[in-house]
Amino acid sequence: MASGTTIDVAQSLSHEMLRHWYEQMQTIRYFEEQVIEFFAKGLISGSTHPCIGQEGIAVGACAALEPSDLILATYRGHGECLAKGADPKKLMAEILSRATGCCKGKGGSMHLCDVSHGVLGTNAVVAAHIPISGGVALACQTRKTGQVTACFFGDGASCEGEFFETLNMASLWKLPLVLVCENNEYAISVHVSKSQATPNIADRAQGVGMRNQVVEGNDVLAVYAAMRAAVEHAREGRGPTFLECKTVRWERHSTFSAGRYENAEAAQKWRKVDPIPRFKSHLLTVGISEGALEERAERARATVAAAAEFALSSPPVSPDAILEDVYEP
Ligand SMILES: Cc1ncc(C[n+]2csc(CCOP(=O)(O)OP(=O)(O)O)c2C)c(N)n1
Repeated sequence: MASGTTIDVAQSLSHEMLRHWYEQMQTIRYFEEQVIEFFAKGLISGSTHPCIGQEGIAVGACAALEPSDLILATYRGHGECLAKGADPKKLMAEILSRATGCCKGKGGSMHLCDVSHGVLGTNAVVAAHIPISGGVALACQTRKTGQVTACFFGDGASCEGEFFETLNMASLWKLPLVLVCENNEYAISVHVSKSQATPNIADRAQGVGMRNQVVEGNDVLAVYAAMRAAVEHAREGRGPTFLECKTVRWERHSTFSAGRYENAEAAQKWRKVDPIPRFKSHLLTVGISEGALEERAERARATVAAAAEFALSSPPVSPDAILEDVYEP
């Protein structure tokens, strides 16, 4: 655990909540492994971007949000959608372009949306959702809804102009926004050392006077502690927070071949900091049994198996449906 604050927060959590987070992290892991298998079998159009190794950020951050709060994420956003409560069956069906998917099969892996669970969309265009999240937070502030918006994005996205523009306006207007940068060190093949002028991406928030924190992103408890404080700050009307969650990317950029590491050892780096065994060790030390954790892992496997079966048995999206849902009736 990263800090005294994290320890205090960890001690305040019930065992039931900790077991639930463990199940969520396992669900995301198995879900992504299933997606990789489906991609290899040619069942997925385009590409997919696994968030394997980054589960602690999705689960820790979304656990600090209320069901009515809102999230936006990137193409690497399956984990955040699941952690926010979106239905795994509808997500898997969407990824396989089936008519039963959360966007009726027209969005695919990179464009997932489930408004009923506050998932306002994942986005294939790097950084495009950052200003959108600022607009969403502004709408919530103007309408006094009390909702907090969380925006998840990568280190590469933080080099785009609209990132800086959003930081400035969000800080000026004290928007109820949490910017969660998942710094997994790489933007396809470009390492952060070749793209970032400051040691921490969070340093950039200081330029606009925004509250910010560097977080150990492989520790779900540290992410939760930081996010809880950020969400409280936003909900009290005190403005946005920038969280830089340091993590390590899975072995390549996407299931497609691009963005591989230079050698096999580098590609396996994420396994050394894998957030799931790390969290498991913590759970065992606080007295949760190996058997209880295996039961949760089994439930996660069953959830993913049911999602896979649902998706495979669903009809593909029909070309006849292409013009449906384009315009608001
Ligand atoms: C505006 C835009 N530029 C370039 C791309 C191509 N592209 C897709 S993913 C990516 C890397 C983004 O890296 P990062 O923001 O660090 O996120 P990560 O993939 O590591 O999660 C790039 C350059 C794109 N999709 N959109």
